[in-house]
Amino acid sequence: MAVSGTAEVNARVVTALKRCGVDLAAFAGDGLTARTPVTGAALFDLRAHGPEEVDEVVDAAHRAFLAWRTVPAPVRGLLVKRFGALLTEHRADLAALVTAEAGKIESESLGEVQEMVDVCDFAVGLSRQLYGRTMPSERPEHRLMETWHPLGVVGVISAFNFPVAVWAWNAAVALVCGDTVVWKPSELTPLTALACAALLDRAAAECGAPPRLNQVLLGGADTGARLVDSPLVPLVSATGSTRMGREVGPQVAARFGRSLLELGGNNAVVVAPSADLDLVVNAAVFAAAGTAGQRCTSLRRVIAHEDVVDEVADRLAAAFRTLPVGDPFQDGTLVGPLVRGAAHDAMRAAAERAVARGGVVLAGGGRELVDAAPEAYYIRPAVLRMPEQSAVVLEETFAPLLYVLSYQDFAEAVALQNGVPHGLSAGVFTRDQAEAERFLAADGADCGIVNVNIGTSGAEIGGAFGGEKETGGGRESGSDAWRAYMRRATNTVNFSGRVALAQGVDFSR
Ligand code: UN1
Repeated sequence: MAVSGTAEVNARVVTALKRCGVDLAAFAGDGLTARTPVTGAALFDLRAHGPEEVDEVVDAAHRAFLAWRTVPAPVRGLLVKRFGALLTEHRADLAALVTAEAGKIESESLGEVQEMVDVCDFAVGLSRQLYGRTMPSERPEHRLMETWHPLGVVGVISAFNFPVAVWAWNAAVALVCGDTVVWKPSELTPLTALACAALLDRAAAECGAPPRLNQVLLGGADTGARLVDSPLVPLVSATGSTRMGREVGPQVAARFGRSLLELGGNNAVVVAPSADLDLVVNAAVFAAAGTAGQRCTSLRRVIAHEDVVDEVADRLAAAFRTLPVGDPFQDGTLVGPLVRGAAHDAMRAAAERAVARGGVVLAGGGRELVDAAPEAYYIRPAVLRMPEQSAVVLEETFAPLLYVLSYQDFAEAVALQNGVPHGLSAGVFTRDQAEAERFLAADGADCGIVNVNIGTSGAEIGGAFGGEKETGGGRESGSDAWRAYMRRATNTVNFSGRVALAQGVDFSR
């Protein structure tokens, strides 16, 4: 099978960027090389922002915030509405950039753009629903209420695997909340970021919004670290590895900032004996091999009842053996390349450790298309049968590597599911309603996302997204996640003409 040539990918990228309004020449320079995992080759050399430039960008964002915060929220919503329309118009361009830089297949890239459009719709509605509560005051002729105000500059650090949707979850909500955004995208996906930012700038200009509501910082970890340390950034929303979160969280906390962390996952599904196994296999194949296993929600563990585990493992292995692995630009491909060689190294090392602990490789794990694309990393997703949940299974390996474990009773399955450091996403496949409820209950799965008869990945934007334990505890996107992007003021208003102290305190003179 052939793979698109670098020149071809390059041409698609140039066209898409131009259509989105990016003047690539303005970003040319040193410090950051945009690459494509489709061929593994370099595309463009970009000028990276050094850490010393961060302060100027943050200052500008703060000045923009001072103007933006007094614009009525429903008017702020109009900007996000226009932005959503531009994203829809440039769906194909943005998806091409996502495929070129992150290696996702077309359908998943379009899905990611759709996720941006969806969250814009959500945020537009939200712009009329930033509700505070009123509470009965214990004092006569007093009113007690809360008001939600804009917070300030939100620093967004995003990962390569969702190069635009996760930024949009943050940016669309932050903008209607009256905040401004400084975005440090992954070094692996700078071009998609520039395209989104150009479209947002265009929407802002058309709506008469202040300039620099959203700015992109291209650069490495030192640039990100400066953003994280900026006192004018009250909220840092960071998506990435648990290792990254372990640095960002304490750094932000040290200056009493807020952080919203969306870190790793080691997601599992429990397959009960009553489960519909067709459903299990179809759901698990997408969850484990979709996005080449590079979602934080990717399925990493199948915990199947001993009566069905052999059949589940065999059927998964058979499915993995025939998955179309290849050029993500080509119709019919379901598994694109890994983003870089390091992901392949990590996958191989994990598989070796698993085998050393009694694991059996049932399918996959090998490199493909080496002749067609020697610098790219096309890997056949792997299924391993494990005798127990050994140390390597407890770790997140960011690659299409699926471990199959067995259980005897349901409590054991829940304990295995919960027995990892992360707490992002879990699912149970069962036709037994009581079992499903037990999985969802307080002593059931300990994750931020818990599903029944659905895999671990592919959440809708309407819910709050995030997880517990080493996943970091943050919640983004839908439901009431917006509250993290605002400050709450509790207001007590006295219209009695007298001083009345709470708790019945008497201080009369
Ligand atoms: C991520 O991998 O960082 O639920 C986000 C999902 C997507 C988002 C994943 N909607 O898989």
